[in-house]
Amino acid sequence: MELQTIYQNVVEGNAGEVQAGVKAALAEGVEADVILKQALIAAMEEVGKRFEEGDFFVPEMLIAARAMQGGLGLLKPHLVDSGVKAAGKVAIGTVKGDLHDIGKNLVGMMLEGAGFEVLDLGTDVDSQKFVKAVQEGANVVGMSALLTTTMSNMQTTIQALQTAGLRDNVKVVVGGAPVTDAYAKQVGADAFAPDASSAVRVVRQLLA
Ligand code: B1M
Repeated sequence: MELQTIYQNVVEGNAGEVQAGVKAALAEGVEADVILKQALIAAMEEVGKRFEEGDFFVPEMLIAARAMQGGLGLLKPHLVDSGVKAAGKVAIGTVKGDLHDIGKNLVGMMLEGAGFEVLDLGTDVDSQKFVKAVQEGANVVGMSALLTTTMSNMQTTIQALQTAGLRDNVKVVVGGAPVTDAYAKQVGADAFAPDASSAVRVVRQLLA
């Protein structure tokens, strides 16, 4: 099956084959959302599992991530939400100390597709960079963290926004594998989103 082949190629880090598989699946009419969840994201879960079990090391994880990103790029135009255009500027980034960007990129893509202006601050983003983005007009800050050791930097950023007197001007949304709704409340965020499509819904609600 097409999806299984894409999945396997992501796990093995065969970037060219992943791109070819995604193109073929799209041409056959497979929904972009299905390719994303059942092949690309599912494969990254398998990569994480193998890493935990000691079968994969950082290089394998990195190569798989690159293969996944290539496939994701091809899906981008197809992930565009057909809903009503929303107004808002979202400054999104992965928190200080954290280099994981696949989930953050996906959330950014979906928000862009939903009509938001997205300012991608990248990875390893210092709290002052988020502050600057709000000073320059962002009305939503989106923070992603994949490591239990970096998620506390969400709170550091929220405190920095408070210190700069900007907390009331901006909505803060957080997400990433170790983040939970309870954690979002604990650090003073306005909302938590478990995945990219719910991030769009949550941002729409916050700005409504
Ligand atoms: Co890293 N890594 N990694 N890694 N890596 C994890 C996160 C880990 C769980 C693997 C494991 O042990 N099973 C583990 C963290 C353990 C922990 O903290 N408890 C881990 C580790 C330990 C590390 C290193 C420390 C390894 C080392 O060097 N010894 C190191 C840290 C580097 C650093 O950041 N400083 C490291 C490095 C790397 C690579 C560079 C090799 C690579 C990243 C490449 C890249 O991103 N460009 C990598 C990868 C690929 C992973 C796994 C395998 C996959 C992550 C991923 O992309 N998932 C990951 C294991 C796993 O998650 N299963 C792992 C797919 C992505 C679509 O999902 O990011 O969760 P995710 O995003 C989702 C949701 O969470 C949500 O929406 C997305 C789509 O639905 N979401 C948001 C995310 N952000 C959001 C923001 C929102 C809303 C929703 O609002 C703003």
